[in-house]
Amino acid sequence: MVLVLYERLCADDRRPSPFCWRARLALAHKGLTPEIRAIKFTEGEKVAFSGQTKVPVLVDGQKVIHDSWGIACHLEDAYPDAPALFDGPGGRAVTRLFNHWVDHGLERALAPILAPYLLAAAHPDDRTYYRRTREARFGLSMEQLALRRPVYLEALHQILEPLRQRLAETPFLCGDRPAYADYLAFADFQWARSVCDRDLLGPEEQALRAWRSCMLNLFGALARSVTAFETAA
Ligand SMILES: N[C@@H](CCC(=O)N[C@@H](CS)C(=O)NCC(=O)O)C(=O)O
Repeated sequence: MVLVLYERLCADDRRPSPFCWRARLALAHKGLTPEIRAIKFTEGEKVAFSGQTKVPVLVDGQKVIHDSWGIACHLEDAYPDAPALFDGPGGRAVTRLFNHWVDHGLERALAPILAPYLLAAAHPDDRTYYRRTREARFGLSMEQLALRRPVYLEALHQILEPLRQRLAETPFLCGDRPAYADYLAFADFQWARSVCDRDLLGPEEQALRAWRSCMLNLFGALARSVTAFETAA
């Protein structure tokens, strides 16, 4: 059976996309090992067969699924005998809510911090595209974003509080074992360590750091095995 995951490629073979890490980890959770095809930002036409040009895109036999949430739901429904990502319909609904918080809270806090680092880590062919699209999105130049970094770091510190609270209760966000909500949040830390040579978590963030380290070790250290900065290990 064909199982192919299309994901983002950056310079030095870096794979920073948090959306693609969600899919990678969900596949690993189900015990599935896809063929990985990595594409540059300016190669969106390579996944146009999915009806859009973003990654991740999963090809599972005859099925083509885009969007990380669509991929997670497909895996949960198509592989019910493998470990659950959501733990039933109620779990799926609450995980979807958490997905929205990650998209609109955690990622929005991280994006202005990481954009200048990602520009440096982008494939040389993509740098003009990346700068143009992100500066239009933020309404600020990359240089202005970098100057405002202390403000963005303070906002990030505050937005992490629900994760701190939860990790004071259980080793993983989902309890004793990781599941999709853990992958949603961890994918953002993987995005950071893929491009950024400073650790966004201070030494006092012991619970978050311990959780991140456990997440890096999952599935034969899948997330640890890729090109990234060891400062955030
Ligand atoms: N809601 C989508 C978002 C996918 C997304 O934004 N992917 C990025 C990964 S780098 C992308 O392809 N961006 C294309 C671009 O910015 O040109 C998901 O959850 O998969």
